[in-house]
Amino acid sequence: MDEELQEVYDQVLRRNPGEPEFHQAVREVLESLDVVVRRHPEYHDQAILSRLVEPERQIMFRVPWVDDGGRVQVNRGYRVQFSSALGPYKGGLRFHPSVNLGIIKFLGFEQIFKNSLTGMSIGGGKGGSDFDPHGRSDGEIMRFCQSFMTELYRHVGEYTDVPAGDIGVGGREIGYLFGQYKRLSNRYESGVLTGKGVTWGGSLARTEATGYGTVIFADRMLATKGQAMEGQRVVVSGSGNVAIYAVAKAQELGAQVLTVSDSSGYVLDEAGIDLALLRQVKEVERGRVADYVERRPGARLVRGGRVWDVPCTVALPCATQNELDRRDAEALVRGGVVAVAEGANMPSTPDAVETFAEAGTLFGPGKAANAGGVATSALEMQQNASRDPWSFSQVASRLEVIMEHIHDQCAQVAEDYGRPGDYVLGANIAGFTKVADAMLAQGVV
Ligand code: NDP
Ligand code: 2IT
Repeated sequence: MDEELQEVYDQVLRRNPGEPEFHQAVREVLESLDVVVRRHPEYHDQAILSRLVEPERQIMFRVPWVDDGGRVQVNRGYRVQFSSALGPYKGGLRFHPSVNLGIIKFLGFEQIFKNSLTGMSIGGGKGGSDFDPHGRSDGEIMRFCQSFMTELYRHVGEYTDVPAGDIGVGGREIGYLFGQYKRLSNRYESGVLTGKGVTWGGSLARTEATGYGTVIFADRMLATKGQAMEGQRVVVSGSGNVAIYAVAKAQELGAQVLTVSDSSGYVLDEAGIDLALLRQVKEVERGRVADYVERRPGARLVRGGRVWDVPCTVALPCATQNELDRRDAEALVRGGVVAVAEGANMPSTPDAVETFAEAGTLFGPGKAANAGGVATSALEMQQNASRDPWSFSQVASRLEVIMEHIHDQCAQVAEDYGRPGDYVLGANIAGFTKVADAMLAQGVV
């Protein structure tokens, strides 16, 4: 990093103590920008980076609610409105016990560049809570969501900030959040949230979009080496929204998917994951991967294990941040991996990314590979604005074009900067440049 970038990073460390994931996300972007600031001194002159690493607004609030036993519970809510240079803040809400301000800031920071790559006029933000939805009843989830929105509603809006789902937040939660927003605001403002049910303003294919998009991205990367998803041996981590539809798309394209996982361990199913059973267990019953294994002859549960030990040619991390470290990357490389596409946000540690680079593994970083989810959220906003719902195939084909465009953009920019095949560099620079130029045009705000 050049001296001025290093100063920006040192200031981030000083100003945001105890937030290692945020530091990690910022560092990765800054490391890609050396070559850019050398070509564009105006970015330093206008302190674009010092401004970009400081969220425009950070909101933290108390979320009190009453559990089924009549006990009062208290959680903490967050919304970090990171950048509105390209459009209203846009990004998901995560409900998970590991959530803290640093996690939300890393996610919000990544979201800026991801949303820029989609080309769809959306800024970057993220929110959530340390609330743990596991084992909670529907009534508890509803009361929590209502209390969360009772504070959040004053900060969001169709033209201001548009949340959606992430870990622990899916269609059910978006429904409860929307209902409370509507009641408090006395407005049927469809565009305030995305990931809604399709009968009341949601978009077809939004549920599938992130997982589908990740596999389309992997397929495009493979095509640069004259390969395709067809016939690949694929390992997937996670078993939530992103993982399920990554499995679905990989299978549709003719790949063999061997694994899914959750925090208890992973399933190895050499016959290929049974998608219908997986969806029944996870989406309908809200069960665990162990429940899948019980009903699937031949499948094995590896408790506490990591899917990365299973030899494969394509790896799709779709669970959570830093779930794939150097040791895992080395195991994947030994096992013959050709391509890694990140369905999750920042699932690979920096030394895992380095390991893939050294081995010449195709590597699609999350901010490019998983951008299909938020891009389809923007398509949902379009449908809401025009009151004109699109068919599944209309949305899915737009998604395909968007993913191909993101892939080609990253590849092209990497090549322009003399690092062909470096999708990390390509995604960071392509995402950054659009935001930086908008900030220059909009003055010091
Ligand atoms: P879900 O809540 O649907 O599923 C999350 C999955 O990851 C579950 O299998 C969960 O297992 C596992 N998981 C979560 N946290 C941990 C952890 N700390 N350790 C081990 N396993 C964990 O979430 P999504 O599928 O929506 O999100 C998965 C990833 O994709 C996240 O990184 C998210 O930010 C990213 N993403 C999501 C998008 C979306 O549209 N939903 C868009 C782009 C990225 P368990 O139930 O045991 O916790
Ligand atoms: O990380 C992400 O891009 C998401 N969780 C989806 C955000 C969105 O607004 O659809």
